[in-house]
Amino acid sequence: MLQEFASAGVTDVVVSPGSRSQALALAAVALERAGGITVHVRLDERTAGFFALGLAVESGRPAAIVTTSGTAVANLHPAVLEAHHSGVPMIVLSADRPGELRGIGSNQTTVQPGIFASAVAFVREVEAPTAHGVDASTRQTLRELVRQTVAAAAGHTGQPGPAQLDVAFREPLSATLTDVEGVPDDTIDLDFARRRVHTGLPVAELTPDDDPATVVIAGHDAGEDAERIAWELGAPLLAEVSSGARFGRNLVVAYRELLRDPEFGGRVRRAVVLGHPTLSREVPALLQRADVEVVTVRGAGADPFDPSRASRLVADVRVTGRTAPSHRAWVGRWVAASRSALGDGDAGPDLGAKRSEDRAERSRFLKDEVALRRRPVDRAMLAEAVWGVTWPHDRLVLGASQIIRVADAHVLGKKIRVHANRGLAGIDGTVSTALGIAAALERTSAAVGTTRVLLGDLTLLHDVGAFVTGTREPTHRVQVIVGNDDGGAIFRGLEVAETTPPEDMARMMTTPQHVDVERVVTGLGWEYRRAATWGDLERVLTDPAERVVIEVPLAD
Ligand SMILES: Cc1ncc(C[n+]2csc(CCOP(=O)(O)OP(=O)(O)O)c2C)c(N)n1
Ligand SMILES: [Mg+2]
Repeated sequence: MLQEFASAGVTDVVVSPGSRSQALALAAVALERAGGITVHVRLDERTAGFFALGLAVESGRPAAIVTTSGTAVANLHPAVLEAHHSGVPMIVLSADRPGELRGIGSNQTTVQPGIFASAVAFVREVEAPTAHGVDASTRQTLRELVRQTVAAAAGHTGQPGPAQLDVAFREPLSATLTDVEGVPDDTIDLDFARRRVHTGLPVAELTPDDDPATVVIAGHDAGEDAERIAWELGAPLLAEVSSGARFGRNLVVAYRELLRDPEFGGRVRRAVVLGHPTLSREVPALLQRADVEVVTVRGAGADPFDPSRASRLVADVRVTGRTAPSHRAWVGRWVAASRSALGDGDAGPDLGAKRSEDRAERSRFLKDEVALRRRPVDRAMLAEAVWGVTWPHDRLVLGASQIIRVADAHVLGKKIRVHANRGLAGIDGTVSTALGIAAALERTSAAVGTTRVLLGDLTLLHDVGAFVTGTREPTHRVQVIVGNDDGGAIFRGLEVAETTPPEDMARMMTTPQHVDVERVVTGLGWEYRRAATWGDLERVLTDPAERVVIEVPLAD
């Protein structure tokens, strides 16, 4: 079965240990030795699931996850849900008891087919093998099943997402493997490139409007096409930070403020939407307006993004016709207003003064610089600093909650690969996802890159299991940067906070914690750095340490 997965284009198998799944685990490592696949061992299934998600995000291919029976399978549920809602391919191979041992209280036995409910579109049961070895007809049946599973996960039959094979094993659960070959010769390579499902949807032909009033909205995972479409339509590009389209001449960073402004948002009459916008209230509000025509390119996730339930869903957008000076004026107004809304930002010391002939000016520059370097770090500075050190060969993973919103509101255009689990915006599995991304990245031509994770303290603590790695496993080049504000600061902004006793807000919502992050992460074998000022932060971010957690106490 694993050879058939390899021949269908699956390159990675993530394994968590267990008795019922021993045959799959041991066959996986034998196949790895024969050069067929790469195996990753994760000690707990919750992190294994997110690790597999990260592998797939980076490689575009589904990774298979092997688990034992019982609660082990259920621990994949968060990652399975995220994969379903964000349209990331994934294959679950859950080991199970054979039929005769189900429903009679056998140890570690529950109902595994259907355990993920509607989050898995393709579920099949595989009966326990009855004899040692595989005859030709069984092999043919398995081959078909495996290809169907991979095709389902990759989105060839519906939306891409998780698929499950529930594989029964009868005693004896395994036998010694001999002569494992690599991948069979008749390898097929499914097309993993197309993450969007086009079934039945038309391609929209759009032209730049006569009286320019179009905006292009690029939500999570919109991809670079969004930038091209905005350019061709002569439309401002309202691109979220994890859209994959946060760059280009039409980019409008301060889009929330401008959408609220009648002179800008109020004038919009057409919106072209790509990806899954989740970071603002202004975007759904715009799309629900009766005077705005919405054209939405269907994304990979389970549900189309359609807040008005009335948008025109299409497979893709083709732009015909040329833009006119009026389009350049329309875009120019948005881009200029965005720049002035952002202000100069934290321009830092005036670099001209550094080279000045005038001694007084030079000394003023040095004083400015010293003051800046001693400044405590706030969330916007943190986001900008991490953004600043990230380059196209690197990867950036943003945690849910405040940090992604602050990054979205501040960072300027740059063509870098940014991921965030926005399918369900959970604060779980963020570090594990990044480790999977790093594992896949390190095999590619961008192998020199670093994967950085920027997240809040509770988001880090939610995934402490990610830091646990077996001593036999390779490590990955990951910097985890945690903005520590002692709990879920996002809840301080809730309206109810104004009328609720602070003690109740703290205990029930923000949940301050006093975890000693240094002891936790060093205890788990990771390096630790602390950056309390801008100067510290600059230093630690450019220090090439691997497997490091950088704790940044936040000033605000
Ligand atoms: C798995 C999961 N549980 C709970 C939530 C609800 N939630 C959203 S943000 C948040 C707090 C996050 O705190 P932290 O990571 O410290 O970020 P901060 O708000 O301080 O920036 C919580 C509990 C969630 N999104 N996902
Ligand atoms: Mg926090």
